[in-house]
Amino acid sequence: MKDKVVNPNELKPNTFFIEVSGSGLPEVDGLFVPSTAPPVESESGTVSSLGYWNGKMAWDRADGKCERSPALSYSNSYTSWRICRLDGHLAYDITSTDDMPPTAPEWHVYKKGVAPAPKVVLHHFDPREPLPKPNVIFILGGPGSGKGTMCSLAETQLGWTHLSTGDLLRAEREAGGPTAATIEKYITAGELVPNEITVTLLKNAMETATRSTGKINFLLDGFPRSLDNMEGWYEIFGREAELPRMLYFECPYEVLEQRILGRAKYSGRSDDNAESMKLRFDTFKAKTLPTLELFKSKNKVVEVDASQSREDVYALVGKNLEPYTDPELVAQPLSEKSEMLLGLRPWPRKT
Ligand code: UP5
Ligand code: MG
Repeated sequence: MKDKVVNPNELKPNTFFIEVSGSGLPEVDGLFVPSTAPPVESESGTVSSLGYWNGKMAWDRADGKCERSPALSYSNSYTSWRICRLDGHLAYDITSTDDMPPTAPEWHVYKKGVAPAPKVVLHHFDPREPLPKPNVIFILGGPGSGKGTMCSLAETQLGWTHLSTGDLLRAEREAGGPTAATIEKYITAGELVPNEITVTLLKNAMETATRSTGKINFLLDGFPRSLDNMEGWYEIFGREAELPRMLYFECPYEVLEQRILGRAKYSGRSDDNAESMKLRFDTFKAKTLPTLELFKSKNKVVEVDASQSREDVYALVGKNLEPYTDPELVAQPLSEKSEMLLGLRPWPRKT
């Protein structure tokens, strides 16, 4: 049945990599790379093209050990994604019409008695190569100056990846790992968590985000909060690399305090109270302002008056990000979430 003619010129090149791990058949584990199989007719009569099979992307084993090429591909006849064993027979499949192999649901183990199903991870870049250089802008400002709000807006509207070191630390504390108690102690005291913890979390989060989304535009919210943080940054990215630029949110203490106490009603944050707020602000003055001075001396800062309305602050932030943003995203209308972040629409009530 020759029902589907694929014009190879209309297909985007397959530049994805897939990692299969923890499978019941250890021989299936490994890296899968864009297929280089020459055009052939599949069992459903579709002629494949480079990197594709049955009109969807397809992969070979990176070590070339599988008898079948592609070794991870889509079957029109079974409407399923399939991973082969080394001898070319089926190992795992999953019923789906998705354009890409599903990564969240569990794959079906084809051969009875073989378990578990593998973990399938999609990479936007070859994991054997270093990642492309990230394009970073640091967002700094006092507690409550609107860093999180503006970064969320830039993520939702403009496609930037927002990473807040504060959020990463809170998530790590919630996960309850070996550093959870240390993190809690520092956050509640309004002090800075040691560099080894913060910088490692940040580095891992940036790498994971780039590999899984392919995006390289990052807003780092609340970092570097001290000259010590800056040393951690140099250790990862090198002292020679160009220093990222900074957007600094300037806002008087009274306004910050008002906002934090307003947010305390619903945030559930252990540091959203008048006492922690004072300690956070003291830390900010003592530790973070010297970082700001360093960036100023290198002409790397744009100061934003963050005491203005959310819309006015966002207009300034957007203008600064525009040169690095996809023009189509700049032109798109505000999403519902963005309207909520700007205070133009109420957040849905929690039930
Ligand atoms: N709001 C925002 N903009 C507004 C505007 N223009 N007009 C009116 N209201 C506005 O905003 C705060 C509140 O103000 C919200 O209710 C918002 O709606 C409103 P938000 O966007 O949340 O401000 P933000 O600057 O993100 O405030 P946050 O409290 O998150 O700042 P902090 O810097 O204090 O907190 P963070 O989470 O970054 O860090 C917490 C702690 O983690 C630190 O104290 C420290 O102990 C630890 N930490 C480290 O040790 N190292 C790090 O690198 C990072 C954190
Ligand atoms: Mg925040």
